Amino acid sequence: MKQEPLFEVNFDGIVGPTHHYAGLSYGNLASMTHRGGTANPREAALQGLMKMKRLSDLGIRQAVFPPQERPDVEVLRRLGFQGKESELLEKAAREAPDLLAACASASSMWAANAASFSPGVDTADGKAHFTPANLSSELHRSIEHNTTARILKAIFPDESHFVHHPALPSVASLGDEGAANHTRFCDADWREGVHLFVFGKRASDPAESAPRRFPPRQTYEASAAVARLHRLDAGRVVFARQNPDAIDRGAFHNDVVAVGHRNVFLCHEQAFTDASSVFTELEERYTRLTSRPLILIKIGPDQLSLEEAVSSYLFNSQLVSPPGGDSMILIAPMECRNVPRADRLLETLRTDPGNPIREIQYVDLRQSMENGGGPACLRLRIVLSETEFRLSNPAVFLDEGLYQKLSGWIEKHYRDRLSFNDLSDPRLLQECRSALDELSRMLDLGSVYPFQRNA
Ligand code: SUG
Repeated sequence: MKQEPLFEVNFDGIVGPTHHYAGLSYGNLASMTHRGGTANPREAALQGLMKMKRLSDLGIRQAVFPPQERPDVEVLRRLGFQGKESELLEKAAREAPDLLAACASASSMWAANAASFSPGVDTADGKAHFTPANLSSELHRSIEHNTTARILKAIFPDESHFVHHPALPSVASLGDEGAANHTRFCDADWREGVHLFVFGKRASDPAESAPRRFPPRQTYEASAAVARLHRLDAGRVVFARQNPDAIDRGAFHNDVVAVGHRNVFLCHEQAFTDASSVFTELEERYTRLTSRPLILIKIGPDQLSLEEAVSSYLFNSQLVSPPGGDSMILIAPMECRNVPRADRLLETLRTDPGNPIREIQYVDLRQSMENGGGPACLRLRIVLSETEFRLSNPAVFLDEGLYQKLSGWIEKHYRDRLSFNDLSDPRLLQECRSALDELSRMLDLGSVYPFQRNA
């Protein structure tokens, strides 16, 4: 029987209208450094959209993932703030500014953390599986998964092809950060995937050497649960533990020190504890499954230190394969240009015939980068067959028309300055709701937002 062709779609989070800098993520150096700064949500959203357009112009399939309703008034009520929305916001700003900032965060833009995904070609039941990440390590992120789950169902509604699991229970021992810690390797036809799940700690083994400075976010127990839920055969799964030292130097997610795409793995040598066994296991499984070698590009500290990896965000680049050939383009944050050894390393990679990377393109994502979110953080990768594609909501796939509409929508609804003092402004909440109401109609999502469901 002829197999259906498969392809990958990048779903990018649209930056929400409340994008601001509140230093909410301990262990994420960019977020900590920019705490209290003035953000430009309009520029942030346009920068993200430009990146999507760039990829789409290269012939890479691109889709959008909508932002969330913020400030999240329901969570503020659960935290004891009462009364009319305007009073409640004002009271939260006065009494618990950090809680208000958390409830107003636009962090759902980093779609790599929205969920884990496994394509039907890898799963025991032949269906595509989604598990929204509980993101339980940070309050501002832990409040994303309910809406994320509704959005995923609105995009992939067909139950005979798509399985939607609820997020894992929200406890520290099951901290799950989604696809930022999960990479699938496969051949150019997107079949036969090997899954790498990366975790920061084993909840069952608290004595294991832990990072000293910053907390690990993902547990082995969470990664194992996702692999089980997605019905992935043990022969195609590899688990690896983040190097505690890398976490201490600001690699809060694995995608800050490694990027994989198809048969290529570009990875810092110090990304994992016991890295050489991780690499061997990965290579063995990949070759057993595909009968081909994995192209492993290990970057040592003599080429780029962990500090330089974090400050340049080089490994948070996207590797993409434009149609019609085997060569790859690396979509890098422009910040790489400011770190001389990162710039040189990219040039070395581009000219090395031992790997398929033939071009480097730089993108300006400064607004997101200042909160620790580079090109790869903004996207969730979904592999679909033509049938699954036809069964998905067509309105979220980016074409010239949607690009134009989204540009106009951002210009119409977004502010160009936002700082902490604006978060309690009831007009900001109303602006966010009217923007999302219009967007959910544009993207044919139905009522995914609390304000639409409670109306
Ligand atoms: O979870 N930053 C996000 C950045 C997520 C990056 N994603 C990946 N690496 N895939 C985080 O730390 C900062 C928000 C603030 O400080 O206002 C924030 O949540």
